[in-house]
Amino acid sequence: FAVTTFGESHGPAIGCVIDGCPPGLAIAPEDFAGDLSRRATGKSRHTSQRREADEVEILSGVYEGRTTGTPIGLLIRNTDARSKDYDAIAAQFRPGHADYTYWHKYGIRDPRGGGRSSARETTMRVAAGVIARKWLAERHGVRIQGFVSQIGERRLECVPERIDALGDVEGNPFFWPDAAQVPALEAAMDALRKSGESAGARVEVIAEGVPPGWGEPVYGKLDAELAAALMGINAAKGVEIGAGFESVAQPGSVHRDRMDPGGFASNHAGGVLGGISSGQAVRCSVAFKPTSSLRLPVAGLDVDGQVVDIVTTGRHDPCVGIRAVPICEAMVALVLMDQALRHRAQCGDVGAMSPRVPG
Ligand code: EPS
Repeated sequence: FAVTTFGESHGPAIGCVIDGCPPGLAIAPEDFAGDLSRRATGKSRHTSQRREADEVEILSGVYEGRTTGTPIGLLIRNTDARSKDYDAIAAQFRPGHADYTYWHKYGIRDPRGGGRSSARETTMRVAAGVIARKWLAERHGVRIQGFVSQIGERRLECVPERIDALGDVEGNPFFWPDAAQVPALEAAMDALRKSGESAGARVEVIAEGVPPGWGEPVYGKLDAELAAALMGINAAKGVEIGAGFESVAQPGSVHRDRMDPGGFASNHAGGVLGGISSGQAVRCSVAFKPTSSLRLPVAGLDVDGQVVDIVTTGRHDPCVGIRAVPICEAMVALVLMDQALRHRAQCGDVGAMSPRVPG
């Protein structure tokens, strides 16, 4: 099961190809609207004001509403590109932006904004993720929900461990579980936007219902594949599984998740032991950097190596991490579906787990 995307932020369209989806899964264009809207720009004043229709066309791999087993091609036409926003910086490098490394790699500069490196590309990850989420939910009852637990220096005081304990994550523009903190976040984000600065964010994902046994023991470990997939999202700078970097300071007697017939006593492992799912909730967390396209001037270089003052205009996100929740969920879903299919190919539908420890 593999996904690739194509297209640029200011090109005519973006799209993806999903190869290896089993036949028979019901898929309709309407299935994509919910998650695409959760990720989209222009849904609140706290995100880029670019307004894209984000309507999915299914080009292939689906017949009479069901997947056929052949590659699924999805397309979204860009409807609100405005590349003139980038005329002024077409020959300059934004500090912290991929336009510098793309130039050195390809020797060609797409002058129209981020081009391929734009967060616009993540739209197609979410679209592909819709198919994986649907398959996982229907075949295995897997539920996946993300949330934001930190914006800049503001942290969620108590980080929930179960989806049902998350509160109204979808009821505010920050995917923030604690409604009591939302007014303060609104004020902080308004101040951030007005100042022209940007902030990073931490996004966490919980996947429940993953049975024990998915993942590979050495190469292709479930946690390694999750880390690679999540790290591949634009602006991602770090990934943790379970207790992650906190594990360093935990004594072994705390970190090990005690098992008894009633279940695991804790989940520091994040649902993965030895690269294989344990049956507990799979937990990941991703650090997103503050976006680098700022209207605050900065000294930088142009393509001739001359020092220039760089100011980025256009429609940018003060905190791109708050739009990353559905993207992280999608990447987790794509990895889990791939691992589920690999597990089935090698071991069949019947796992060898006995005794099972409830998650
Ligand atoms: C982005 C810059 C902005 C955002 C864009 C991501 O776009 P533009 O190139 O039009 O200024 O609006 O996000 C999207 C269009 C999207 O759909 O996510 C960037 O630099 O990453």
